[in-house]
Amino acid sequence: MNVYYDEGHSKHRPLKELDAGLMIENADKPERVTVIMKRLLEEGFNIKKPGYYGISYVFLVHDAEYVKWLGTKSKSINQREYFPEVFGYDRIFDTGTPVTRECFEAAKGSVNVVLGAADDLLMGERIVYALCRPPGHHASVSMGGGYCYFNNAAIAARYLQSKCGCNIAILDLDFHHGNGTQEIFYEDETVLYVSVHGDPEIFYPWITGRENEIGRNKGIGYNFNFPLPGETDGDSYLKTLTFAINEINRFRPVFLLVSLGLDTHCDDPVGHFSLTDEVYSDIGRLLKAINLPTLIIQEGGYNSSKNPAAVIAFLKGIL
Ligand code: SP5
Ligand code: ZN
Repeated sequence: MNVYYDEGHSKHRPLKELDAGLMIENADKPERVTVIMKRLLEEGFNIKKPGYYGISYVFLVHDAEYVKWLGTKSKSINQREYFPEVFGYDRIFDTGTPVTRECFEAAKGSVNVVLGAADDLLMGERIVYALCRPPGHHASVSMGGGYCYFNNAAIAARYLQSKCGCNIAILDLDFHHGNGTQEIFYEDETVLYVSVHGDPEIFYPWITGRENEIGRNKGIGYNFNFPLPGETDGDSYLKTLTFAINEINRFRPVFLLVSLGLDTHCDDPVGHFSLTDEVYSDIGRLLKAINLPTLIIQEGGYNSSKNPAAVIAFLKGIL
């Protein structure tokens, strides 16, 4: 299995986030993925730097005004990172995702990573891991948020479709609902979105992720949400995951994209599930049984000391 990675993300270091009225340390630290890369290197995996794909692929998903706003804002930062002030003008929907001087370049780098990995799938690889940072699944057509600026998974799906015209399933296993990915494909019957996540009645992003969100127009029946309560353990998580996987099998996609968040881990400081490393191996085994060319895309996961073991456990299951 090849791993795609671009070290450029580490220059993007958001310092703060505004959480329930308090300025706290931002959880999206570069270390959370650099430690994964180092561990994979030690384990003998092939770490590849993607080629340069250019900004045009970002427009497969995002609108020109948003991309322009983010680029301009990012390059205008001198000292302190920028938080949204006027919603609508500012194209970030929460107070946890500052614009940094480096975020635009890092977000483009993260898109390069997922496209490099997608090209591996097109070349016939069965499993590829895109070690993306910043993450992507909260970014919608015209807004960033949730530490996400460009939606890596959505861009990969559109890129693959531009080459094969085929149906694609996105399975989102981050602790948080992927509001951006859901929105992008909500009226689309060619991309199935299935998500297992913390109940949005209680947890971020609150605005989406309910069971009754089933798609719109042609997209009705191609969006599935499986919200779960806080402290969900391996047994009930895996049971729900089998229901999610049933929907993927019923859809018969050509490619499977997995938005993999490690913030479902019991030791994650942001998520609220209770999954152990062993459960990550079980998840990997269940995904392997789907038996499709699979693109694993890194999303959240905020415990830098625990992330590598969770990834290794997951890979033990899926490989
Ligand atoms: C990619 C990803 O995992 N993004 C997650 C973004 C989560 N943002 C922090 C949410 C914290 C919510 N704070 C709750 C305050 C208690 N009222
Ligand atoms: Zn998350």
